Amino acid sequence: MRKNLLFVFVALFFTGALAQTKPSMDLIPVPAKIKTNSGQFTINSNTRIVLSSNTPEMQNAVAVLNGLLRSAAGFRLEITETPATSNAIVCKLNASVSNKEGYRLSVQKELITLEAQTPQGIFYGMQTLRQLLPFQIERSYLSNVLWRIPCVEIEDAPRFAYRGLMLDVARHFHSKEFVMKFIDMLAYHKMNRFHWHLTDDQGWRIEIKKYPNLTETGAYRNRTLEGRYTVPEKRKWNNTRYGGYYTQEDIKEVLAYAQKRFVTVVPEIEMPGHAVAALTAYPQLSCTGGPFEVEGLWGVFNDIYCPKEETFQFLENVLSEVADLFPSQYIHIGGDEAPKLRWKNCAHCQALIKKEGLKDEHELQSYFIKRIEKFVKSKGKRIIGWDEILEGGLAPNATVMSWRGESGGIDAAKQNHDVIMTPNTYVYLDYFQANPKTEPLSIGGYLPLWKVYSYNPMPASLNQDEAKHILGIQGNIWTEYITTTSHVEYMAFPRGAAIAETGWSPNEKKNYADFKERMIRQFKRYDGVGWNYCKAILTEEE
Ligand code: TNX
Repeated sequence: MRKNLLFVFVALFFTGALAQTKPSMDLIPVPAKIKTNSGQFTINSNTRIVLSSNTPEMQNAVAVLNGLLRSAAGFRLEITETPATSNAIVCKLNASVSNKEGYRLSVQKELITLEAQTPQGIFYGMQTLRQLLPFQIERSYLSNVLWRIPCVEIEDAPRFAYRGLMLDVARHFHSKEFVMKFIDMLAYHKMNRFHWHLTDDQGWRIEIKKYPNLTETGAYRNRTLEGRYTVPEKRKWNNTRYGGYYTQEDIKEVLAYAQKRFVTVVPEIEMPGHAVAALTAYPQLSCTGGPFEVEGLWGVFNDIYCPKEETFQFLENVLSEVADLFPSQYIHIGGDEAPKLRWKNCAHCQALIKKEGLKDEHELQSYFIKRIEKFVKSKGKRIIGWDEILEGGLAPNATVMSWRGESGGIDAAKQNHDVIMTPNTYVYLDYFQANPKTEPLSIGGYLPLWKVYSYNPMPASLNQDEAKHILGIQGNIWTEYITTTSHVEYMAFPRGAAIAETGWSPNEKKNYADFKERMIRQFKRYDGVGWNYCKAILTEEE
């Protein structure tokens, strides 16, 4: 008996030790083509990174993995332009790799070769290497790990050019440090867009030099709804003053951080609705003149920007600063949930409708967005708007984010407009992901991991030309009920990983059972990074 126990103990010890250095195959998103071979490459302190051209962008492409090696393995790899035939990771730019973000990775026992058309492709190849390394790569200093990478041949490229997540920092503010951590997680999953929802009724979060009141007044609210949104008599309030904002210096820091990880930051400045925080700071931009209070309640509010010359001047000045700050080709201008009540009762609005020969307030909203679109275009940028911007006629170069299901996106694509699919029927990450009885309070809905994963952003009803307008997919994290960063993480992952795979991997490669297995293995990596996540799939019934 004792002998048997000893045997079990020894066996456990060895399998445990082996498991610790076992090369990994947890890849998320799953690559387009992968062939595994026998053997492995081992990274040691003498391994070099050879760059075909030693530019800052190429250095960025390899920096993340090299930084992880330093903290996990205790050494950083030497970067050189001197060619090598062994013990090196050779990164080459090669125009024959067809997709701008694609890469070819060949791991052989003696040498790793990584080729891509652009440094961004090299970066994604490095993220693949990161996930091929033992999970301990995400942890700090572990001297007993063998840094092995299994021999593989991978050819990989994204299915969609736009792969992102949105974070609402207006309802609950999250620090720039957290935003950087969030960007890390996007990049880890080969996502390339961070949509930053910076303004809403409950707070204005971006410093605008010309209008200091936007943040002095608009970034703070005096009370916040506590618990669930209920009938007025039953509401409970937390009366602590709440708020915060990013200075333009903070934003520059975030942008530099994102750029190094090949993530484009798309800023959103909401108009004409979701504007109570701005109207509290500058009530003259409303139809009634106010006064207003930065909202502490969630929902849709009647006070929106009034389409006066003064308002357009204000918005153009705001957008000028935003355009100067953000390198993104896109500025998101919101456009959603703007009730028309104030415009209906406003003499100026009614006169403007007449003067411009518009049919109604919906066409007035379209007039509003078209004017803004023209201005944004004059700054060399393009607008994105939520699907309400379809109502009353689309602005000429607008890209549409389809959020109320997919129909807005389908309409827009049929009108030859670009579309990003973010339907609340599949990718609203503020919705419940498991049994509401045991989950933290949420806005509602029910989108478990399998459901998010099941989404195909390419609607079957589009013809080939229309299909080209589907640029990609984005998950949205609205934060009415998400007050802490660890809760953001919990809502974002693993569902964000399902969105990443949907955005990157070929549709025919998607398989939920396989994804789920890889996902469960990925959890060790999330633990290593220090990332909170929902574990519901561990107990999910098949
Ligand atoms: C709708 S999605 C909104 C947001 C809310 C969200 C909650 C969209 C364009 N508007 O203002 O936060 O629902 O799920």
